[in-house]
Amino acid sequence: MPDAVHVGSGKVRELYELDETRLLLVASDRISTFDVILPTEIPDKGRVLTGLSAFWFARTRDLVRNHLLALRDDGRSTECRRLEMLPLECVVRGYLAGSGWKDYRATGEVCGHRLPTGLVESQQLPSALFTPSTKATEGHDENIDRDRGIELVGADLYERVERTSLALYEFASRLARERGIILADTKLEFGLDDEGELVLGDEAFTPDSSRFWPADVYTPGTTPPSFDKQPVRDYCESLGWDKLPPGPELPPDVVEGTRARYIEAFERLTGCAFADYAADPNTVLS
Ligand code: PZK
Repeated sequence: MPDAVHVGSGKVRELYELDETRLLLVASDRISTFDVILPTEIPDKGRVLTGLSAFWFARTRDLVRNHLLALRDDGRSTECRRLEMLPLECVVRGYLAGSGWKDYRATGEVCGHRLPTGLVESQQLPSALFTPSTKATEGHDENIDRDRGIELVGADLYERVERTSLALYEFASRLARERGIILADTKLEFGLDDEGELVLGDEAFTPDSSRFWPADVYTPGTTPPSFDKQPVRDYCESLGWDKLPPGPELPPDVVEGTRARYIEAFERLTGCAFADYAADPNTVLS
């Protein structure tokens, strides 16, 4: 995209302006682990994530509008409607993992939601929780409670994004579970279109925006393996790397094993062969 105006960066994605109303979201093959981007790419990772996101946008259209306008032939870039993004990261947690587990162990609460005593790591929650955060300018997102969320977007919009986020999570986690994948938690981003309508933006229910666990080895009370990144994590742990940049290069067997897991997640969830997606990305929309 030599002449396109660059308007944003994610950790592994780039956003360009196409015109006043449309953006181009491009997913690279870069991978991060322990919050560090590694120097080695995972071939086809960007296409897998783009295809998965498009699949979920197509399947959830009746729950909420979304920003997807078109998938490009390369399979890694999508033309999107330009929105006024809300200053909220809409996190939904169905299981006790990551910072949610840490907070629960310390306080018995997760982001202002009091939970029953005696829950164990990675346990499914009695019901999914909406635990929004804000994009911190430096480093990590900052968890916020309901009152702060309402200050940021107003009570009416807050309740709309909460209800919509929970409905999307229930839909996607149920479908994923039927296909052997536990969707432990997820992060969604919404915006408003020029008519003030709520629209789902960014990526949706990809392994980069969600925790995917293999259902067949899931054991409450343990730390589940990551469906996609476990070979990378295990390799990095075996090196005794201090988890500070720069990250290590990955050997070919770790790259191949990780690529296979991304493709397996794609094929299980979408029911499409990845080769068919590569030949025509639009197969994932119908
Ligand atoms: C938008 N980001 C974050 C995400 C990046 C940057 N449809 C939209 N309309 C307006 N703004 C955005 C979107 C979307 N999606 C998203 N920043 C702006 C971001 C992914 C990759 F490079």
